[in-house]
Amino acid sequence: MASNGYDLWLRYAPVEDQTLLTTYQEQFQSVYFKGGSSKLDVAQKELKRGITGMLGQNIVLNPSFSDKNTLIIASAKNLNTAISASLEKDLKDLGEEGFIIKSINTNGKNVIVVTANTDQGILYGTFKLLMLMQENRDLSAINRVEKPKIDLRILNHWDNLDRTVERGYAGFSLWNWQKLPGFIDQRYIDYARANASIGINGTVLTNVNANALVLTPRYIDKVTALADVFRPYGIKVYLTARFSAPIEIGGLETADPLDPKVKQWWKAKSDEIYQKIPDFGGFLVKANSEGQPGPQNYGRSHVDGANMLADAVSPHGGIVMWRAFVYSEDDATDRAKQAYSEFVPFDGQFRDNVIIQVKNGPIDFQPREPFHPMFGAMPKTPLMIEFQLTQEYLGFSTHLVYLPKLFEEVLQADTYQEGKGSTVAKVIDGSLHDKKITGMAGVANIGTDINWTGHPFAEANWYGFGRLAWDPELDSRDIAKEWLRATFSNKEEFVNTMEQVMIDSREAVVNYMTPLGLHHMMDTGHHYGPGPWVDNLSRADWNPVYYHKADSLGIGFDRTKSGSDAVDQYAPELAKRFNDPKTTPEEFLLWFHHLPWDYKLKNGESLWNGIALKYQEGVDEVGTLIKTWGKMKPYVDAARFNEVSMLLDIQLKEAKWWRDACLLYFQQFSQQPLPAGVEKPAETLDYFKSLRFPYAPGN
Ligand code: GCV
Repeated sequence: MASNGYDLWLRYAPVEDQTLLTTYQEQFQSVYFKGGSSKLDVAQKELKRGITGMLGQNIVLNPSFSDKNTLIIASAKNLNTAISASLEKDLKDLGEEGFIIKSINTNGKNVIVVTANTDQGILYGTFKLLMLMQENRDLSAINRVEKPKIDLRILNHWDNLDRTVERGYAGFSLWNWQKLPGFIDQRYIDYARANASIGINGTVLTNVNANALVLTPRYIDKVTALADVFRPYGIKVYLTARFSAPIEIGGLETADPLDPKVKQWWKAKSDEIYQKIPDFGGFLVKANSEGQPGPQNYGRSHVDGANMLADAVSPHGGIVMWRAFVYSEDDATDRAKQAYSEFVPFDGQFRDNVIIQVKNGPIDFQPREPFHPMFGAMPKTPLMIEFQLTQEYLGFSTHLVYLPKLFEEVLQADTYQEGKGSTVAKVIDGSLHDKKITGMAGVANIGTDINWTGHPFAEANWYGFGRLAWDPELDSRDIAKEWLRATFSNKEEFVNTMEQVMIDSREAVVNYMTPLGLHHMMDTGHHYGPGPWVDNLSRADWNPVYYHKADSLGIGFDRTKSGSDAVDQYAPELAKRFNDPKTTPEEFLLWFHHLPWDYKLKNGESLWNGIALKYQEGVDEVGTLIKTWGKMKPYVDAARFNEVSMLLDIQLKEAKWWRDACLLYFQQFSQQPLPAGVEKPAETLDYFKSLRFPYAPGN
């Protein structure tokens, strides 16, 4: 079935397997599903849409029970007593968002029951039922009981009010502020459907590099219109709060969080927002980071700032997500250490409705970073993880990189903070330290491009994020399979082949950009392409040379006890392991160690040869990907097949560019030839250094 990608994983393509089609048709012969709330209404609409697409038939949704019912979709309080009694135990643990999909034998025949405690649960259950059908799953003995493991499953849009998107590579911002509130773009509704279908329940509409204007009455009306669209889908709206807003739009002379007038201003502002948007989620704040104003401008702390805002929203049930992405220009220690040093001493001092938002790694969304040492280190403070779906450092929307593989690696990393098995996932889902609020944020990769994310396969990163936010223990491979089936095809050969391609794509990008623990080697500002030579930026820690520290003796950042001692921010088991190059996992080798060019790797190669071979491996992996994709032609519509083919060709060129530029640059220090098997660079180092991209997107 042809697609331009707009339908995402909600294509509802006709079921091709005739036996399965007949079974599904029988299962949908008599459906009980009574509407009556905005959430149930959107669930009904979705069900009709899905069934029409997949089964080629219209369904009637009966508002009253009948003995003939083959499918019953109803919240627990509307089920008949026999059925609800049989589900009592499951329903008790289901919470506000969970659902049950179960085939139950009643009156001598099987009925599929979709139930939940709330209309929200019914909506999620309906989406899941449709997804299972898109995957062509047999429903006859279905027994699924699901509820989210994380409370806040939230997208962060780095969208500006002029509709540019910081680090956005898929067009402009979806939010048409000019036409809001009067004009409701169909895209807002389809955005909400897509999010609800994977359990995303929150969206921060505006950039963390915030603009106070969004807090003025005119914009609050526009935000209200979006909140009204999203509400039936169970999606709350949040805004970024510019810390200096009381000065910029409030006419105050200070934004000092301890000043009574400032406190009063934020309280009144919150009351104003909640009057229009009673279920407003709260604020996300980037403070005292990369030039953003914050409490430290007034000699106050993150606690002072976060708690002041938390007090303003708490009467309405709002929360504050306070970001830990801070690194000071006045701090000469290792940038990787700074967030931990600034935040961990404050453990236990934040209000109950504050959650600290921590990037997955200690630097900045690199192709590979060790997990952030703050995870597990603040037992008394809720921490949420922030992943980046938009591929700022991973090839923009041109490279096929399946990010759930990266997310899974971080989530399954063991912090050892409460002994073995203290994974990041357990920190995030709150189970390690019994956290009151839990959350996972994804920096959105969504824009006005027809397929939403620029690259057809980047849709999988949005999808996979939602799935992992629902359940951080999911296997990224299973997620890839679900997505492929719904988005492309159920043909086994296609699914099995492409699932492996997606899984491998993450390591490929690490190999051709930053192998063996190298990091932050991109070009300046736009972050497009390699720039390992950059050494002239105003702040030391903005320069790639600060991170790789290549010299005639070797390469890598010494974060051992005799170096920056970043290793000591990890639990003792890990600190010990990371302190010694022999016990450091090789994928993090140069993250933690500065090693001589002839250091011997586990495979017997010298470090120089090993680096060069990894770059080549990355390029080769893209070559293989191209060949494999070529064989997928019979399974994919022509439009998407060609799009992906063209993008892969660009990816290959850019992979070679990374390899050649980085190796030529490092070769100046290693003074060694490229090992056998590594292609000779096509251009000189000076050529690569001369490249300029004034109009690279996302800047
Ligand atoms: C929104 C990096 C990005 C910035 C981003 C920042 C952040 O530095 O390059 O564009 O700003 O992270 O996460 O706050």
